[in-house]
Amino acid sequence: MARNKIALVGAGNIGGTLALLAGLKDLGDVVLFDIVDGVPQGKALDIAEASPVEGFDSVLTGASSYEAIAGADVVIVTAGIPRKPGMSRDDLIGTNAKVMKAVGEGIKANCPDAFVICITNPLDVMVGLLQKYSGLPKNKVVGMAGVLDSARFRYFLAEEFGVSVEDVTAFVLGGHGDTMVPLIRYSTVAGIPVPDLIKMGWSSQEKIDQIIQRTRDGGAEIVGLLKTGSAFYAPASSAIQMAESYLKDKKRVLPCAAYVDGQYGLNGLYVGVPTVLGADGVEKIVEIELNADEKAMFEHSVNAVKTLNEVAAGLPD
Ligand code: TXD
Repeated sequence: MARNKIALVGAGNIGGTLALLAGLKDLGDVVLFDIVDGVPQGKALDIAEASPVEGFDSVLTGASSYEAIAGADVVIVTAGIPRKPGMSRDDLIGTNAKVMKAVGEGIKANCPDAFVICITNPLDVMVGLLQKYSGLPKNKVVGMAGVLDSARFRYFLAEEFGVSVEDVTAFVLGGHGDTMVPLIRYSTVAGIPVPDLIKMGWSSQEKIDQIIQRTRDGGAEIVGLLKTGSAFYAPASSAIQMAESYLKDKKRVLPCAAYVDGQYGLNGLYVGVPTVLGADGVEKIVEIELNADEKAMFEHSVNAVKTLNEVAAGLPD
């Protein structure tokens, strides 16, 4: 049986880390693609040279032409530019929207049966454009943000409670970052919801509120420390978990930017919701009942996504 093929469009910080993780986890052969010639080839060779030490047999190649992604089973897209000082969000949308057009067309022509994970920001808008330009079924195109946001939330909660990160689960909804909606009544330590842990004296509401804010600002905290770029290790781990659930048909329940049509009273947009990811891509959207506070936070988040979608819709094609 042939190995799976994973195409990484964008060979920057996240792309390179994705390639290394795909190798370490034996997920399949990897093609790194970038418009900057030499970088994808150099990173692929560097990681291939680690393979004898690490003991994986994936074939890693780098390319600057879209034919190289032909027949990919999974495509993870990080291509684009990150925000620089002095740039407006509209500038970022304009540039990255053009990138999504090129990437979407490249996917359509070369690997229309792939499962596509978008990482490029602003995530909820870019994933919608990628689906539009690739023409792939909506269940086969998703965005990565919720796994990262909930991983950050889990990490901070584990630190606060003094327990293993493995025993902390977190449930998040909504757009990426600032407007993320953490559902603390569905976030647990070994099944015990956070509000109960507060009652048990393990933490206080104030402390949990601070953790929620730190999670929402998680990306900015890393940018502030790195100064020259944004987070890449945890984003790459998060996307690999999604790819693995698809390739191995694990049916993990993971929060993704998925196309919502009917659920949560929404029609026809990409936004962060819990999903079941398996061999059919997004196999189910998990719809839970929200209380009034949660509903208000979710609406705020959805409105932020809609506003950016309108900006994107007004761009020249
Ligand atoms: O949670 C999330 N979704 C995110 C998103 C978390 C962290 C970072 N997030 C976003 O991912 C970030 O704002 C960026 O939009 C992407 C990629 O982040 P990365 O840190 O990997 O950025 P780099 O290092 O600048 O890499 C981007 C690469 C770079 O090598 C460019 O040459 C390439 O993209 N690029 C392209 N490749 C192919 N095709 C085109 N058109 C193209 N344009 C740029």
